[in-house]
Amino acid sequence: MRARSWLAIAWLAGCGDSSPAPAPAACNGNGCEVVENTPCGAIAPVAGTRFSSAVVAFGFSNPVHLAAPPDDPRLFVVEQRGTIRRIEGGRPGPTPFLDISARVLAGGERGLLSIAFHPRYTENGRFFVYYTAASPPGQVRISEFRAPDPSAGAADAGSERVLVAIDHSTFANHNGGQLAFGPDGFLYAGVGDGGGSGDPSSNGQSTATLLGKLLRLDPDAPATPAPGNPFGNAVYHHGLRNPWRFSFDRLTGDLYIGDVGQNRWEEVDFAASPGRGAAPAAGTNWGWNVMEGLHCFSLVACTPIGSAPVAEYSHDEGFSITGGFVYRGIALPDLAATGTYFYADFGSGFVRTFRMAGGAATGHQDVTSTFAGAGNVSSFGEDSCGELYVVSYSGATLKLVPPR
Ligand SMILES: [Ca+2]
Repeated sequence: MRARSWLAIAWLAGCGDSSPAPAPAACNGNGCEVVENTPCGAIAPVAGTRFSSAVVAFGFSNPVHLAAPPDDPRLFVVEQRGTIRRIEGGRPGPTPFLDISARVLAGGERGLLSIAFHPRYTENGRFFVYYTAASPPGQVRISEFRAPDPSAGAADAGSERVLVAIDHSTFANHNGGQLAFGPDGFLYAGVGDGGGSGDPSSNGQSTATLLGKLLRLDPDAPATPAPGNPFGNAVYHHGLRNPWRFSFDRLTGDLYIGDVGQNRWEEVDFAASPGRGAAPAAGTNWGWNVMEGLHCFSLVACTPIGSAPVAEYSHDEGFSITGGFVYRGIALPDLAATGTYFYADFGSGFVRTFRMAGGAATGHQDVTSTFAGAGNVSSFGEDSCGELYVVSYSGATLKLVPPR
């Protein structure tokens, strides 16, 4: 049984601490033109649904996430070992926005894994990070930090307020890692099943543990179950294995979860929002560890449970899904109108799309060649205009742009 330690594979492949930052020519087969991010009002829309990519930055150290505050043209990249840096002139900003590397246990699938800015960050300077702690070792931590001046270049590393801490000391893998605000204004977190192989403690199906879950938190009252949570705790959805990346469609509020598979199947889970500003229904069971994708996880027959994914692919095609976003940007309004969802496989390096129609995924396309050179896609990201980015674990960040 092969280990599914995807980041560890990248480290073995030479993308670890000692690797030099890739040269521009190495980071994108389309060339390495550095394109700065642009204020939303300065973006000129281009007709048509065709698209290309451009490199917007290179030289980050094991980047695993990208995000931007609302109404703020800046881009922030999360580096796995514990720093968050702005993109400045196509390079990592020399002064970290946040450096908590002394508090982070990094390597393999562990580290500082994502950032989510408060919806009113420009007023209150509040933001949230997801990381695995050095002490106690491996603990999954969701913490708030503050930037005293939200428009300034650095946050206060001493302002940490821990919202949630989850023991994760048994195995190093399956930490989850995504934070995102939902359409209902609550903070969501994707937590892995605790690791090992096959979810040995069946955490995914237990609604009493926070492992193997999509959590939903009120950041102003994290110790109290958010109103509408179905199990009297932070759990919102269960039956997940390692939801490394999930997102909400910024137009519709629909939820897309890329759940990393075990032996045979990678999957995308989809839950529709019932209406603008409303979260997808509570209490969904995504099946793990009884189901893997559309199939029984065990090789013997099972009674299928839970909600099925809308898309899956086998380990003949890849082995570690990186969930992405529905493109809803300004630069390509015709593409945005189609509701096209982008995702990738970290291992094999493909990038693919589909769109939801009538509750089913349709129009599947392989767009890997558009993002040539992205290699191991550790994450996607959105800026404040809804433009889409691809984060390569080797240090580059690409942007989806109109064809050139
Ligand atoms: Ca599932």
